[in-house]
Amino acid sequence: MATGTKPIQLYSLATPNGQKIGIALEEFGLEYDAHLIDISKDVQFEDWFKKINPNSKIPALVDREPNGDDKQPISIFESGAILIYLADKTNKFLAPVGTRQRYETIEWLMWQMGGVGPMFGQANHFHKAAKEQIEYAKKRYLDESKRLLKVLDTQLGKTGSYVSGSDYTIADMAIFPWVAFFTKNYKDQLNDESYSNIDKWLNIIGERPQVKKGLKVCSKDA
Ligand SMILES: N[C@@H](CCC(=O)N[C@@H](CS)C(=O)NCC(=O)O)C(=O)O
Repeated sequence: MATGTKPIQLYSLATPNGQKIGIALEEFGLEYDAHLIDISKDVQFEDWFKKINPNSKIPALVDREPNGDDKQPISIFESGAILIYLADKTNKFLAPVGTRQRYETIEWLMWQMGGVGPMFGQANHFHKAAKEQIEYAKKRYLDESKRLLKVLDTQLGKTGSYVSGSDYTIADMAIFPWVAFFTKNYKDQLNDESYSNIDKWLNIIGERPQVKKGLKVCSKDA
């Protein structure tokens, strides 16, 4: 098991799910060691990794200095859970328990985890990776991805700024890498619709230095 000296150990790869956490750690200003997990070499199925994430997927994180009383290291998997953990640890980018704002942010975070990630991921699989060309699957997942983009565009039109209101939150951090990836790689398939609010939002978030740095964490090209 790869370990470093910093309080937080990140096990990840710069895919959209991994990039969420690279961005978050930079935004939260936390100290961390980043360990690249090469999923093409099946490192995620090794026993030491399964102890951190029994689901054998990146990203996963170990915090050796958690806030709790027992001070025992804690490991977290599922990118949405990691974002909530880091937000609660630092009291940043997620409003406090009981506020309307918190649940609006969690709604959009769950929308990303349950909708955008799986649908964009399956669209990408059937368009770019599948060994068979299955037209039904390609259309189904692309149509659903476009529907989700329209939902996001409408929401951003309502807030006029960030996904869950006037504050930049962990919901933006979760959604940004997937939407940036998909709109860049599927430009031709998306040009029958305009997503002007998304374009504006992508530009604003993409300019943040923490985002620029976070996108490259655990990159094979770095
Ligand atoms: N819902 C999970 C999804 C994680 C996920 O799908 N990770 C992919 C890379 S983007 C992975 O590790 N794939 C390796 C595999 O499926 O063997 C999360 O958000 O953390």
